[in-house]
Amino acid sequence: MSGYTLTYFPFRGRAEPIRLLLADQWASWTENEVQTADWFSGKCGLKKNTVFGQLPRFQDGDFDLYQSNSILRYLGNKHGISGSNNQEKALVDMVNDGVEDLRQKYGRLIFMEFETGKEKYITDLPNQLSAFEKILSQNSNGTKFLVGDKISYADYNLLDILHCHLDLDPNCLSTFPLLSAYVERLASRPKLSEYLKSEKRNKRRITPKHQ
Ligand code: GSN
Repeated sequence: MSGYTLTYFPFRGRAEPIRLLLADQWASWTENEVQTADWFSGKCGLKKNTVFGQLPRFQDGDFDLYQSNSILRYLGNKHGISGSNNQEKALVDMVNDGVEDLRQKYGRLIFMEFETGKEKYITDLPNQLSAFEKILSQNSNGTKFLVGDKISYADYNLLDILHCHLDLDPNCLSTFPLLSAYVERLASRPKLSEYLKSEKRNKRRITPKHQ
């Protein structure tokens, strides 16, 4: 077997940063879409055959990988976008861990406390996003990427979680000029722009909780 295969549910979720990376890096991949009902009924036996009982799953030929951040890091290393030296690599990992922390908070809101917690979450959001504005400001005055001169796997992860938050609160970046420009800049990269406008992306909801 050769080529990339991404197995996930019919929404963007934790597969989307991987898709952004693959699209922007001109990689082609096959989508293996698992219906949630089939997954939970055990019909396809997929859940019990995964390493942690969860998706996404990523296959590179016969190589099989789970955990979305490990998949991002693997692709980052393979495509030369995980930092240009040991210090940059460590910073890319650090920022990606920061995105993961925010993604977990976002997931808790969406899946567990949306009705009761949305207002408080949005009020507190500047405190969460300011760290990323500061990180950008410390690299080429925010005109490039999170780390160094090249895009990294952490940029795709940040772009995706910012898209999720813009859906939650379209004004959430209004006090962050660098993050606002960053989202525009990344989203206008030719391959990313093509993917972001594509039907296959737009037919997928952000999470199963979204309409
Ligand atoms: O990043 C990762 O891949 C893991 N640390 C988390 C994966 C995960 O949470 N997968 C969910 C779908 S994404 N979130 O909502 C999953 O596979 N849920 C189905 C299940 O049976 O747990």
